[in-house]
Amino acid sequence: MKAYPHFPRRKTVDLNTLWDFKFIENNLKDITLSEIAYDDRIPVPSAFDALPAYAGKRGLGIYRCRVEISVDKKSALKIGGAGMICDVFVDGKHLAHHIGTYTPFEVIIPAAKKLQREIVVVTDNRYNFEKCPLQENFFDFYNYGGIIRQVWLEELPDNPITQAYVLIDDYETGQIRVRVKSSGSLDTLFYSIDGGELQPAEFNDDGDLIATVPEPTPWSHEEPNLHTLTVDSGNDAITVRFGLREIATEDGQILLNREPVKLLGYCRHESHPSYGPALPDMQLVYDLQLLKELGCNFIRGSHYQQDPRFLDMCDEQGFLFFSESMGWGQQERHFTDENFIQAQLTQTEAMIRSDFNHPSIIMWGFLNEGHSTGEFARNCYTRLVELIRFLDPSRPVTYATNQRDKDIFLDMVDIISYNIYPGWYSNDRDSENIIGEVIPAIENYMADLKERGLDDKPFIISEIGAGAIYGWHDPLNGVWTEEYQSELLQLVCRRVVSDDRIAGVSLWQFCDGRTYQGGGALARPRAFNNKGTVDEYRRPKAAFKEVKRIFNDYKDAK
Ligand code: ADA
Repeated sequence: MKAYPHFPRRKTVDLNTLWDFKFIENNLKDITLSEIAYDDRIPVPSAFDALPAYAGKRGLGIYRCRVEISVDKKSALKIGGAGMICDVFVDGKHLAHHIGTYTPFEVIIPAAKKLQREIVVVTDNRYNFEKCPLQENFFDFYNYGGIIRQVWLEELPDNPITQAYVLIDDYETGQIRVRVKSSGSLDTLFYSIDGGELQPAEFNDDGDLIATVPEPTPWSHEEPNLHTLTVDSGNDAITVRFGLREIATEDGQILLNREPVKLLGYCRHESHPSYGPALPDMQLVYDLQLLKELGCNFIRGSHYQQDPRFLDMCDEQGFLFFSESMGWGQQERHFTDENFIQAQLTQTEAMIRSDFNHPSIIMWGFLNEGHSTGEFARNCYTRLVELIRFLDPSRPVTYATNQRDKDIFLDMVDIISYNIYPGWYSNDRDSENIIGEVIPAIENYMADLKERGLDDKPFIISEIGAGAIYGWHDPLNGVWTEEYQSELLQLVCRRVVSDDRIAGVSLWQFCDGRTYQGGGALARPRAFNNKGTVDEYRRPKAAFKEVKRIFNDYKDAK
């Protein structure tokens, strides 16, 4: 399963295979690369510390492979995700440094006079705020290390094409503009749509290729029709896939192809006890089949850019997707740190540039539960919103907030996304009826938004939920039982499907996931976040059949 874009003219070497591996606790500067005694072989992709031999270890996970590249050919090594901190060496020479596990990056390998080349990827899974301000140990999900996403190598022609962004001007007539990017100049370009004849490209004054899809079929979650476009310069070509659709917000509603749509779904971490975030194809398909069965049309990719293979499948299967760059509960000390802000801008830009063409992505988000309550954060929030709007004016912008009435940046976004936990994190320790808080809380939040004049923006509940230990039942149906979780999720889902002022919900969360292993886990039995509707092995809890019934009834009634 190789995700789009494809480069059909390039010689491509698949590097998703076993690599030599060595784990060490030292620092990179204390190591001579040529002296490393590789003593293991592990697959790429992999989160090395999900494997039994390295479970829970923090240090350097060093991967090595040898590859044949044609003599005198420059090439691009494409790494889908590696982290948290990553350095790439080819034939002993340092070529790239990257931070953040979930953003793709590319390493240009200069041409050489020999065929065999040695690639060494040094991944570091130790927390280091100075070096990698994107990931910290207070996040409520386990941060693994390794080359967690697919890797391959493409030999490069002169003036390689790097990307083709498809901008939809009219989803009904199929009029598109294509912004073709190249690292050299492109003289004559040809293009073809849906595998048709190549034809000479025409450009508008902005330099965008203009075209019309010959047999336009709109994309929606109900009918996920896709089109492909190939741009060919004679010595290089790119094939991208896109969908003809329009997403907008109006009068508190989200409009897909000018029709209101209610978003029903889950937040999803890429997580499994045996693989960490490096999920095999089977698991991605497995998760989507469960989400389909649940009647979902919506997924929030929490809390980082998700695997491009998964997004390709969301495009194909008609899921609507909330894509957010990595953030978790950042505070004043982060928002006043330019290094942190730069890292946020860089990873958010990388997400948009690589995932721009996915029709499934209907909104961009950032900074989950940041402390958006003080002027100290305005600079960071403003710059992120401006960057997203500059890179992609076609999609609504949002961020998931837990600051609610204290949040001072809600006027900046198109969709208001609230993470709320009534009936779970209750302030009333003595109450035996915290589930009674759920509906009044939702009503209060909406009343407050109205009072603040924010009710013209669509409102989604981007998180809500309760923990349940798989298999735990008790006659009192208290917290942590499957029954309590099921009851709470039913209340929420019933409210969401019957209230037009709620544009959608992404329940927290699809599956249980590994989290804090130390003191932070006191409120996280088993050191997992247990709010999944399925457990970490995707075994359904009691809530599964209830959510499934409510979501499917809503769909069937439409
Ligand atoms: C937050 C956060 C999630 C998770 C959740 C919870 O809202 O965004 O990542 O930690 O709370 O389970 O408490």
